[in-house]
Amino acid sequence: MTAYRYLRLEVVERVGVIQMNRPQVLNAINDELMQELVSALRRCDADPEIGAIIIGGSEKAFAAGADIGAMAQYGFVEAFTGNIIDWQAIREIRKPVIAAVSGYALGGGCELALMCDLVVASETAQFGLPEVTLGIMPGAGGTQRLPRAVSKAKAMDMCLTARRMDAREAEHAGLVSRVVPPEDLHDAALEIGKTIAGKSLPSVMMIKEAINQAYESSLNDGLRFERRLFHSLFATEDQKEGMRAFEERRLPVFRNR
Ligand code: DAK
Repeated sequence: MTAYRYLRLEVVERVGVIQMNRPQVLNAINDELMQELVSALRRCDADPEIGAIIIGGSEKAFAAGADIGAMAQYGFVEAFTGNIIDWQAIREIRKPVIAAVSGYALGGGCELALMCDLVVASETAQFGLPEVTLGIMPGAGGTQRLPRAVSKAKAMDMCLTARRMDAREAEHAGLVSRVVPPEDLHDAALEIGKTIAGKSLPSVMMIKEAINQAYESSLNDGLRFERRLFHSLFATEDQKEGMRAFEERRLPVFRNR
């Protein structure tokens, strides 16, 4: 595996586990960390031995935001021509990405979690979009994804007042899918990753694409899109195997074909 400066990547039983590692600044995301993250995600996406991906941070911080020190120097042109391409590249990852959040997920860190397909949080997790306190606003999807995840009222509250949400509130509001004790976070995320990676990859990838479509189209278009993907899965060997296994009362053996 290639060595990265600001993260670690290992593969555990068909799960690509990425751990952001810039501890002296609570995993603040500078251009290099984002480039490494995108590179690691693309690598996992392209690897047929990987079926799901986890992004995590440290116990204290998933990520405390984009690197304020770097941004402080920006004028309009640097901000406009900056690293937006890298952040957007995360949307193109086709395998499921699980955010394992412990501690701070603020600003760009919260937005990164919102870009993931599923968020597992430790009881210590804190989500927030405090950009307003810096005289800016969320710029990596926060004003668009947060209201879709937690309602307009809560999104307004968080973005306008910089109030943070703890893990339980985030779970009730719909931002987080599961909350676990801090010591269980790694294993819980891995268990979810292994469960997903044990399913048929074409069906998993189509489910991700179809659910994302729900955000981007009318109900009518989304339903038609879902139906077409559904039909196409009947061309896979895994569909035959999955249904045969059910009839034969055994576990399916998927070959991702
Ligand atoms: N950037 C740089 N350094 C940071 C940082 C950050 N976001 N967050 C923390 N650090 C550094 C601190 O400066 C400190 O460094 P030293 O002083 O030790 O050198 C070290 O991490 C430890 O932090 P603290 O001493 O402050 O630790 P505390 O436990 O007291 O407080 C905290 C933790 C997370 C509450 C606090 O550090 C904090 O408020 N941090 C800033 C949080 C924040 O405002 N985040 C939002 C940043 S704006 C876009 C892409 C992304 C974005 C926008 C556009 N495009 C692609 C267009 C995102 C923007 C943002 O995220």
